[in-house]
Amino acid sequence: MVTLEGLTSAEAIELENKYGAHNYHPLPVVLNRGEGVHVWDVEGKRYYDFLSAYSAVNQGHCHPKIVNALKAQAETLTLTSRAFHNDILGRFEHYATQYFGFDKLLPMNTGAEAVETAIKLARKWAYEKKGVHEAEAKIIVCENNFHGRTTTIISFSNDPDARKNFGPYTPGFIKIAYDDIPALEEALKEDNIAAFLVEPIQGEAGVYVPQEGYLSKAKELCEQHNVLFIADEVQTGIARTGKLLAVDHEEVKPDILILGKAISGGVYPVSAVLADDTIMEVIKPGQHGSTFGGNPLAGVVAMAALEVVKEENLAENAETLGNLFREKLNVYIAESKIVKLVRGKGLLNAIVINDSEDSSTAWDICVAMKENGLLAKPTHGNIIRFAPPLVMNKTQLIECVGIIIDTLKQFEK
Ligand code: IF1
Repeated sequence: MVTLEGLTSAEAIELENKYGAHNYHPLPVVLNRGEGVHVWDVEGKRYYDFLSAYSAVNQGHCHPKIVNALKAQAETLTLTSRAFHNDILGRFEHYATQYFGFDKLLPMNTGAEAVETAIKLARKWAYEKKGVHEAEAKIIVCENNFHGRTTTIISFSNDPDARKNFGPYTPGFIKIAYDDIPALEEALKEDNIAAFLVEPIQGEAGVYVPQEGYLSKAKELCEQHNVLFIADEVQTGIARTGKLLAVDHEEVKPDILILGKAISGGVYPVSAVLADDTIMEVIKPGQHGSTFGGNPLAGVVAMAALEVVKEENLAENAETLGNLFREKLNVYIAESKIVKLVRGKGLLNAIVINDSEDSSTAWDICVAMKENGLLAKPTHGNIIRFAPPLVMNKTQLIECVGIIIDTLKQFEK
């Protein structure tokens, strides 16, 4: 029987190695507490969290308003399934559809489930509303996408680690270059196109921010071809990039919006697909769902998490601190030999290390930053993502930039 008594980092890691699947390669740190922008390891060392669980903890770790909402509901009613109604789901759906400006919401749990839901919705809409021949629908996606890890989603990934030896793959997807309007125009000439699925900023690929106007032009082209524009805002949404949604920077309203991660402030798995009636009405009873989708805990936690975003002006804060972050790093980069550039929007940023993709430099820098009290992790090879909780204040950000630059200087040749 494993008691909850304290483990050393080594003991905790050993247990994971021995009894857990090795499907991750975590930084060698064992956390046992989180509060706001900080996390602590089992030895009591405090860190700034510059990953925010891949943008799921935008509201800061263990935000009291969200945790209290969870606690109260957990003592009242946790799960009814959708076989019966409950008194939270309708309130959550009403709140969130008003919040994001759509007619309807379909609640799920993980981001990948929401992406799968959006794919099914787009296909069904194509057959029943657009008149595409049954089983002929195609969805345009971008090279270097990351939309989750289910078999259908990795079927349209070009990341060998994500897809090798997981076949046979789901057909019906056309891959085009990201941030490439002519490539989209070309693909839209094909028959049977149901939708264009895109990340407003490609997070995992290395925080690739498309050129200004890409999203609005893409939406316009989709409208011209009666193709649904699906925005995957699982990582870029919920104020991360300096606006409530990344598509808001170009005032684009997607036909289908996919949310996850910080919609619940990292307290409980919640994801959602939002669309207007003409699209959402193609789903009829018994055609889609999940045991936990839309449960009362999820509803109260998500409403509290979304309230925090507005009450604490997290989007404005992300915009201001993101500009300061890039400004200060660019001063250092001008003199640096190991950092090529910094890029991002709001508090979703990344630096590109001037070394080969397969070098260990980015990893070594992250281990050194850990020693210096800041946690971040490379995305691919030589790119390090920086995404702190959006509740960070200016003083903390400046201190963190100092830690990052002091650590980088250790690697200047
Ligand atoms: C892991 C990456 C980030 C996402 C977008 C859907 C999903 C994600 C844009 C699926 C999830 C997570 C998955 C997690 C690490 C993290 C990640 F490194 F995998 F690629 F953020 F960039 N759309 N991203 O970013 O949501 O099912 O995970 O709730 O798998 O290691 P999920």
